[in-house]
Order: sequence, then C-alpha cells, then structure tokens
Amino acid sequence: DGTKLQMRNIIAEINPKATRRIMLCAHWDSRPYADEDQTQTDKAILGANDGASGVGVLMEIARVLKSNPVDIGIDLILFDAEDLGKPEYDNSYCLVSQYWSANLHKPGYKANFGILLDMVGAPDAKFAWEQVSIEAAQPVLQSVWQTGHNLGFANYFMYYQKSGIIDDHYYVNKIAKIPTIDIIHYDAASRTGFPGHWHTHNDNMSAIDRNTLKAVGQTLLEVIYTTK
Ligand code: AHN
Ligand code: ZN
Repeated sequence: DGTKLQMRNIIAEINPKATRRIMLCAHWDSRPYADEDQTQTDKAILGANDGASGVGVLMEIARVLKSNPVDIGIDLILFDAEDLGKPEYDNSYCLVSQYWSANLHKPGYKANFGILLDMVGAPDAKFAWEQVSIEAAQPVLQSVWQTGHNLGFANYFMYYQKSGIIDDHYYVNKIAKIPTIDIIHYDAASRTGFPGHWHTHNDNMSAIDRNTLKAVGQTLLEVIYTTK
C-alpha cells in the first residue's frame, strides 16, 4: 500500500564454498494483525506456529549440523515480512522473499533444491502435496515424503493434493528458479485450509507440539545426511 518498511532477512551459510547446496527457509516475522480472530484484530499475533515453528526447526538443525558436520553446503534463510499480506493487494505476502529472489545475497547464488517450512509445529499437523511445489519440485516432494514415511512419520506427511499457495517458495521458484517445496500445515476441514489458530491470537504455545517439530526436523536431517 506504499508504506515504507525496514526489513531484514537473516541468512546463515554452512560450507559456503561447497557447490552442492540445500536451501532451507522459513519466515521469522509474525503477522502484525489478527484478522481471523474475533477480538483484538488490530493486535499482532504471536505466531508460535505461523513463523516461529519453522525458525525453531531450522535453529535445531543448525545446532545438530555443528556437532555432526556435512560436506554439502546448507543455507538457512529466514525471510522477513512474509505475513503482512492482504487479499486485496497482489504480491503483498512474502515481501522480502520476493526481494531476495530478485537480488540474491550472493551474485549467481544457486542451490540444488530448497525446502520452506511454514506452520510445522501444531499437534497432529498434516502436510499435503501443494500444487506450486508439485509443479516446481516434484522429486524433492517425493524424497522428503518418502524419508518421512521411512522414519515413521506417515501421519504427518500425507499424499493428498492441495491447490497452490502463494508462500515464500512461490517467488523462490518463479524468480530465483531454485526448485523449492513448501511443507505447510493443511487442514481440509477448515474454511481457510489452514489450522484453526491461523492468524488468530490462539497461535501461541498451545498451537505447538514437540512431536510435530520432531517429525519435521528429523525428516529434514535425514534428507540432509543422505544427500550426496
Ligand atoms: C496466502 O494466504 C495468499 N498465503 C499464505 C501465506 C502464509 C501466511 N503463510 C503463513 N501465513
Ligand atoms: Zn501467516
């Protein structure tokens, strides 16, 4: 809407010289309004799940990688200003992944594939095959889901298909052309397709279950340690 904002991505590179690379990302901002809530809709949500869950998984992955190093490169990218979007404005979600995709932090930056985490912490979360991910990076979806199943997390990694979502991976795919999937909570029974606490003040620690964080984190670590 023309408002100027100060925004910042947070980027960590592991093995910056390696040519084989995996890009892992999440958004670290939280929505400054609670437009899906009945009360206090002009107050920021905590975003324990919508934002922080993905950041938490990536921070734990960074900690594990420090004590169990890999040879391939890993980039952890935390995008700012993902969640300011308003339906009435095009491209108003994912502002700083749009910027990053067009102005990579290193000229010519490449990764073999990318994985976006968005709302990966709720009890009994279900992750579906989302259409943008299917079109851009089906082999990545296949191998992440297969890995999740092999580890016993079939209750989270579902094989149903879901319509496309404009999320950070959309711009990373379209602009930066890094094949990137979105692991995002899909609730087929809710009006929005997202969990009931989505964009409400209920997106607090009650929306977080360590078992879900573990399923996602363990699956990603397995993908990292088995990627040649
Ligand atoms: C849209 O609603 C267009 N995209 C969802 C992006 C999002 C918001 N992910 C978490 N919060
Ligand atoms: Zn959101």
